[in-house]
Amino acid sequence: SIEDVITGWDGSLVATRYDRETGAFFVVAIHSRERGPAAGGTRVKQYDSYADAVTDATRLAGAMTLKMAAADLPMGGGKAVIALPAPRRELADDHWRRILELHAENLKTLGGSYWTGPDLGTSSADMDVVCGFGAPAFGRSEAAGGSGSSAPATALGVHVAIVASAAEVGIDDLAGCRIAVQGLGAVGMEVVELARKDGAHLIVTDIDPVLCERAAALGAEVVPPDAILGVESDVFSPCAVGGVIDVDVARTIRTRAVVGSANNVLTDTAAGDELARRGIVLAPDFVASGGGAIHLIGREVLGWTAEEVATHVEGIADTLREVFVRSRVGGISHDHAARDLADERLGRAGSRV
Ligand code: HCI
Repeated sequence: SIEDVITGWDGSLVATRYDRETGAFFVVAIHSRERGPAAGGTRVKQYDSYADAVTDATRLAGAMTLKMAAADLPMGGGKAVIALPAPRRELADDHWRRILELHAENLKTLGGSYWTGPDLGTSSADMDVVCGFGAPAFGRSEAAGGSGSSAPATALGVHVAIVASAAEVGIDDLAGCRIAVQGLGAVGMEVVELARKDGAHLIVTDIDPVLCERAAALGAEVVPPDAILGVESDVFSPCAVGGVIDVDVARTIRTRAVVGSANNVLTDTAAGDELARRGIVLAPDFVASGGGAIHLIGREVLGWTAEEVATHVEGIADTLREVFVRSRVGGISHDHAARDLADERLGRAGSRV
């Protein structure tokens, strides 16, 4: 229930606003500012209820804190959600623009304690608009002075995480390796391209048939969305929505490693424990998907060049190997080991042990 979400959350602030004129419901969740200002993208979609929107924002904000800590970035975790009254494609341009103006107003009220950026349903162009209304946003277009899309960096991070996770299960070369990719958005499609260059056999799916055709043209085998969890693979790469692995899926999925860009892939820690029990390698999402944050914060806060960003993104493989070692030494799941590592980088060593 929403009461459980609110009382179970360990973050610092949730701000909400409903706007009658646009029909939009806004949520900003600031989870932690222990390592710096809270940052994380703005997710835009329709929700079944406003309680679901608050639940999503708080869980995603918590994941951002772990992501920033795992990547050793000087930022905290936050997330914004805008629950739309209709699908985004059905909103008139001025309606959408007004929603972004209200969002910017909310962020200004929060006085810079939360910096937003692109996420599911928002783009660099949207960040240009939010910033134009005076609110702090990462990931503006390069033309507007930002660092542009973080998707290529996210995909590179997922790719090096796939290589490191495959090595952990004894696969030293992606040639012939069966990789099942769920979701062919900007990140998933790039994951497909990078894996294909290494000679992997790709099995892919997306709800958009156009994207499936594009992947098929790259040599991927296409399956229907509801079939991807039943595919036998060496690596399963969730690059669409979160919450795809619950205990039942963890018990039945026929793969050796789970490595993707979707946030909050596991529904709960029990799902992570079940993967561990079956000896399935898990590259925790907040580690594997860190490339986007490394790109945005690296370029826009730390002044890194594109090459320096790439080097740090490749470092995701080292972080993962450390997670695997900690898991082995401590006899704990990969999910648990990664949370411990992030907690240490938050200066809260041992809080979960
Ligand atoms: C994400 O990785 O989920 C979002 C990346 C991000 C990082 C910092 C500010 C906005 C978005």
